[in-house]
Amino acid sequence: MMRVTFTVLSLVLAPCVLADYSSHPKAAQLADELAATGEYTRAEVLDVLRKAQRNPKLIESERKAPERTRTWPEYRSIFMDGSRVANGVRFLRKHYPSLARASAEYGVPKHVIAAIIGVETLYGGYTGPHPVIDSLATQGFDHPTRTPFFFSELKEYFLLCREMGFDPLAQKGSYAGAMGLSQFMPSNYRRLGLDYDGDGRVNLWSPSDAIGSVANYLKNFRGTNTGWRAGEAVAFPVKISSPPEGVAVNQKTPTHTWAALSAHVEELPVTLEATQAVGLLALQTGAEPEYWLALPNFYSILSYNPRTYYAMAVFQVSQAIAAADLAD
Ligand SMILES: [Ca+2]
Repeated sequence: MMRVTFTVLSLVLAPCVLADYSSHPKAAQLADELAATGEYTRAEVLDVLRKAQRNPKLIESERKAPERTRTWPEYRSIFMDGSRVANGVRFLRKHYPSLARASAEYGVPKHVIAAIIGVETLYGGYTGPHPVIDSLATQGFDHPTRTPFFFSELKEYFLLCREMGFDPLAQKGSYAGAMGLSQFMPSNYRRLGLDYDGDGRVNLWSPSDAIGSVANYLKNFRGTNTGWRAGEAVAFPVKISSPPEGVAVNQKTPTHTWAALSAHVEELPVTLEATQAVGLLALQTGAEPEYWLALPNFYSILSYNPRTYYAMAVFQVSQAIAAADLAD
């Protein structure tokens, strides 16, 4: 009995306790690349990797993220609950000065910034329990399809830790290695993170820093000309029987002009120029898809997480927060 239990336990624990990433074939490459920056010695990098834990469950979580597996009503119900909206109003009021400043500087509405932070981390209530080094080493070395992305983020993480004075073994985040209230990956933390509370450090676990950083991301992730457009709408529900010939749905950028779609859409509550860039969304409901016309600001939200359902959830949470704030 003892023997069986021990064997089973060994199998369960083996992936975590036996890994030593310093001996992984790609460890030498990472150590060389970081040594070339002058920020680390090879020995320092290998020492951190020796203490990193391989955790295949993180890869499983990444591959089973709800936006990959749910219908739109199922996905929507995860985020559009009363407490997320009510807590969004509370967040809006508590952090009003930072939100107002970010909105003025980047043109992104306060309730959109709040909704992103609400969807990402329940307004800071859940920023992720996984050591970032484990998430990024496991996926940077062993992810079946996305090692280049995660390997690059692992390298960025080492550089971020040097810049911020973080211990690489101490930071925690999501299964993907995203950190703070805004859940930035290391490269975005370095490139788009802002010190908004004035303490001289970019700390994305600080609500003010996260607020400024989210607005900066939505405006500047794809460059200032393609980021958030102040004063413009995000998306409208539309009635059409099926996508017009040649119109692809759920693209990552607004690939059509309004002229290509206008004849097929009834009762749009705004007037658009014929050359206006738009996209068509089709959300799976189980029966007929739900169609939406998306404007460039929808794609700014999509730059945060390239899943149509994610961006639509953020948008609808933002609208619900704004409505509840006005009504209260
Ligand atoms: Ca700060």
